Amino acid sequence: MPVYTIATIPFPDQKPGTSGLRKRVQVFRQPHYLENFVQSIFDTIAAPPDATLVLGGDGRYYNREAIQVILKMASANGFGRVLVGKGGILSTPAASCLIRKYRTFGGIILSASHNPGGPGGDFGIKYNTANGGPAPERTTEAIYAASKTIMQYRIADVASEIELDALGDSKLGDMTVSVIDPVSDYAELMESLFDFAAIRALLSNGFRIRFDAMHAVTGPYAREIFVNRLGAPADSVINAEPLPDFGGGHPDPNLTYAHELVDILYGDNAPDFGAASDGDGDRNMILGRHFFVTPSDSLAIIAANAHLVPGYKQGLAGIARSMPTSAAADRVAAALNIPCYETPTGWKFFGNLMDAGKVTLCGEESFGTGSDHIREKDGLWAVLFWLNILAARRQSVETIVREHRARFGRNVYSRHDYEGIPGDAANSVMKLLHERFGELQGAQLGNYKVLFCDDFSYTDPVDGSVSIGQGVRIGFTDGSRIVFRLSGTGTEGATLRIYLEAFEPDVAQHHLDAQEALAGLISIALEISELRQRTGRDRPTVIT
Ligand code: G16
Repeated sequence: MPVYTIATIPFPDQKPGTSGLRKRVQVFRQPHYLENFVQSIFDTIAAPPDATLVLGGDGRYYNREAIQVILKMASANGFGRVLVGKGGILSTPAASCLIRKYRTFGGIILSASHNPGGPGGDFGIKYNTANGGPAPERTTEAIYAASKTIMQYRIADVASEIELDALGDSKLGDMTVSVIDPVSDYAELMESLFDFAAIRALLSNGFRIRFDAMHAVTGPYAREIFVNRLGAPADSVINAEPLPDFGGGHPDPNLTYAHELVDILYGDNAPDFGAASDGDGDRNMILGRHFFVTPSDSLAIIAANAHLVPGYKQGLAGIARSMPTSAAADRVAAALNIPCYETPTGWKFFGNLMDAGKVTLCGEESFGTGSDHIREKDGLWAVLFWLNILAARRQSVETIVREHRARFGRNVYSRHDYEGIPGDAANSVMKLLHERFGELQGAQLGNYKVLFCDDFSYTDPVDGSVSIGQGVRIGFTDGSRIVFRLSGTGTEGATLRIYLEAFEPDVAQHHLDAQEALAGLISIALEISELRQRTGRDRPTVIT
């Protein structure tokens, strides 16, 4: 029988960030910490009796322990069934797929995404609603409010562990625990969207790919899809074994942290195509031979070539991108005569637009791309989209990107991250920028003249909700742009991101390295923010 346990004190720090609650593992392991937050979720969502929940995570350290606790709490809170991935594994896109396919009340995803794992690493928890997407801000705010006043939680008084490694149903009190294959429903969805026969033909013709699962959740998914279903050689998938500490790596698919893959694609005898995904499988990085595709360009190219892909050949309703993402996709939307929406950073802002049928494709500069097939960004989906385009066009990745730029112009783009800086220093930079809005307005800075500066706010066109303070934008008269924003996903100090963008219509200039082409904007950004003086940093931690 379920019992009530009186919790100690509520935890005041359980404010969800851009994507759920993310903290160090040792924070989550404090007595009652996880329970406090899970009960706050259950109290807020008020599921009807016997509701079904999806549960799984990216396999990082503490995943299994947390799943045992959440199952016992779900039983004591009156859920009728929980669908849990075998071994406690579910990628974020697979969880979204299951919530939608089986029409569950919602789902709980355990992940700190691309943040490192292990006993000294990070853990995270996120609630997704019945549409399969991250809970909207009003729900996450309500969960946070509940977490501050909660005095008790419900947990089944069961000492034994629930078996997670064998498929099938078992009982936990009155609740059924269904351990399901984490891969098959997702792989089936992918097969329904993409031309697997064409991709199989491409791969059997000697086109070589390398996918780096970074010892995170996508290994089993990638093996099933690329090797078993598409016939790629087994060594096409590297670091495919999910490990609780991701092999000591940082499972963030960018040029810095996915260096093993980058070295392969930039080395001798490089394969034709490379890609990587992150801890929980929702991010993607796309590489050609000796060539990197920026996420902003990737979204635009996917949109421009969507007619080549079976699941999208009927056309796109619209495109959405986060504010700091480059305007490359806007140019494609204009050419296709469809709307393009600009939202704050965070996949949750795309949900309403997709539910309302206003957009088909969404993307973010932070290596996230996806569509209305689910309500999360989807790393392997993006990789398959590219493979489908490559199979249809039979050109190299580089040629496809260059032809795209020749047609639409190039949105030269880069992001500079300053990670783990003291919170006070980061806040003082943002405050200074706000104070300077007046003096910057209309100012001539080097070759650039300021057209506007503001702090981005967004009114959701579907439900009218307003989100303010979403990043400082300095727009210039030639369409160039600098954006400053504090990350919402870090767990140590603050991370300040500077996003730089310039539009280059001239094909003769398209060969230029992005850092070179953006040098003028980079020095303006450093000067007006006093970033170096205030943080003591003389260079970014990561440049993408
Ligand atoms: C999360 C969100 C993304 C968002 C990113 C921003 O990614 O799901 O939609 O773009 O955070 O991160 P930051 O606030 O650090 O710039 P993920 O992959 O961590 O869930």
